[in-house]
Amino acid sequence: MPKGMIAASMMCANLVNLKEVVRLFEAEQIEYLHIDVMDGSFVPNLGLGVDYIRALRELTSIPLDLHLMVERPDEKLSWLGIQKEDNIIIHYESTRQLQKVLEEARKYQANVLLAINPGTPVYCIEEVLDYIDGITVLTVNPGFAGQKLVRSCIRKVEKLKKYLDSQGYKNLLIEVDGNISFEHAQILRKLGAGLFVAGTSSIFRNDNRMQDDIRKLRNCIE
Ligand code: S6P
Ligand code: MG
Repeated sequence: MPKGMIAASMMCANLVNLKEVVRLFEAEQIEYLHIDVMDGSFVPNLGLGVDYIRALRELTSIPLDLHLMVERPDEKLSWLGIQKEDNIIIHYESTRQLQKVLEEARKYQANVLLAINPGTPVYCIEEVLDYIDGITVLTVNPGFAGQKLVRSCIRKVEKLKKYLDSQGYKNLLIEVDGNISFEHAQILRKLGAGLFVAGTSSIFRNDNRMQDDIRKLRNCIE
């Protein structure tokens, strides 16, 4: 299994010292910057938008892990300046025409990931496996940082991994997002997760310990 990767959750980053934080992420070879795009409708919060993404692109070439928590995601794809190294994460629950939206997302030549909320069953991915590069398992109900992991999601990752392997989709990436503490990262790694969203539960818990915490998280997901 290739090494686990980190997507740093930028909604947890302090805007005042954003530049230094991004430099640290570059030095530590953080694989992705996770961008929670929230519209106040699909989730009960507003989040990072077009101007923020544009500014971040000027600051760094670390690829983005674009988590679209918005209604009608297909209409917003062209706003985001998607690059081919990025991940585009589309929610199963955000559209009634999932296959069409995933095909639309594929046109950007980035990786396309399908996100599922804690209450959404694994098997809903069955008919779209050929249109995605991975699955993002929300381990909290999306909208806010600092929540507690929904326990059943651990079993769900295990079920998902077994399902993918049995269907011949071993290579699909499993991302986990929400309360990914060191302990949860270690457990989920063993169950097959490959990309870990790091927020207030790990690398953003204390600005002065960020480097140590990144290294600690790395050890948990080797
Ligand atoms: C939640 C969002 C996440 C958060 C992440 C923060 O709505 O999708 O990406 O940013 O959960 O991490 P933590 O460790 O505070 O849960
Ligand atoms: Mg997210």
